[in-house]
Amino acid sequence: VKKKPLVIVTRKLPDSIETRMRELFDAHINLDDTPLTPEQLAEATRTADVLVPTVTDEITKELLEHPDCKLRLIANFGNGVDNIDVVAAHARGITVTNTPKVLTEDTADMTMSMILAVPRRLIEGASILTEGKDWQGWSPTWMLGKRLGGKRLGIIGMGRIGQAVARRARAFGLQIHYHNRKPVAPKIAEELGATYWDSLDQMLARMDIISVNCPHTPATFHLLSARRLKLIRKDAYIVNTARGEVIDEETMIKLIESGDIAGAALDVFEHEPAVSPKLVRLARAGKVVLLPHMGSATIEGRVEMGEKVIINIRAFLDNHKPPDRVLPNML
Ligand code: 8YV
Repeated sequence: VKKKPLVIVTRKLPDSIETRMRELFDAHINLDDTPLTPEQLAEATRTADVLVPTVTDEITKELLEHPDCKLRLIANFGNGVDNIDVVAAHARGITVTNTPKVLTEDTADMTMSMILAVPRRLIEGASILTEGKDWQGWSPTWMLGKRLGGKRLGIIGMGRIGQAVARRARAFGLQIHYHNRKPVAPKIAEELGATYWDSLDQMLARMDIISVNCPHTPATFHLLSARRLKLIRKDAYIVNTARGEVIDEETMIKLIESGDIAGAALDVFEHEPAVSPKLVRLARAGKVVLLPHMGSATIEGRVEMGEKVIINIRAFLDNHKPPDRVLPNML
């Protein structure tokens, strides 16, 4: 009998997905719900035909170019593929797939919540009651935030998630601006009432809120560089539900500390899962809102991500083109 291809899944997934994977494949699933050690991950690349990693696994060039690397497919459980050296995988003939579309709306919901959270002092207000601070009752001049309606939102990266954020933000009365490698189709721009900025620098200088919604690629690493961060208005703030590496975090922190940027709402960090103690201090001071990479974290979304992974693996093993292939030229 022919041996079933070995599928190694690096993290615990929803039960229904694990069950289905075990029915379909020779699936080895890490049930610990902690990332594999570097040694275990290296071992996985040398034994599995198919690897299902997540954002917490670095699939490096070194692993992929190792003579014993046996992988044929990397079916990422996640949309962003910056945890995988896609170029090195491609060069070795290893297919890479991701899980697009199913997390668009959930991530946009979280982004919108974060757009609201800073100007309306949501977390700060909630903590007054939960941390036992003394509340004397309502006052006309207390805990005032800023109105969202009429403000300018600048979206960096107008892909599926950026557009879903724009749709929501428009309903809140925000003016939609965006920077992208190229303008979106006129029909979409019209539907979103979105203004295109070819120059990111010029857009940054004029926005009240900046939302990062682009992938992390070699081209977008520190896209919000020290120089660009200094173009941002003093009363503006940054929202990031994409990847921490897109922002020069150290400089952003300095600019918030000095009052040169009003604040930030961050779901992702440059050195994740490490969160700078300076950011925690700024959060305590009500300048930033920090979340532990929850952008796409819904029960429904995780199941749909798992279903996508299964569809991609099955297509690959049946010698069809997996629907969600990621090619180096897409980065
Ligand atoms: C996931 C994400 O939680 O899909 C992405 O790109 O950032 C998150 O939605 C994570 O990446 C899963 O690997």
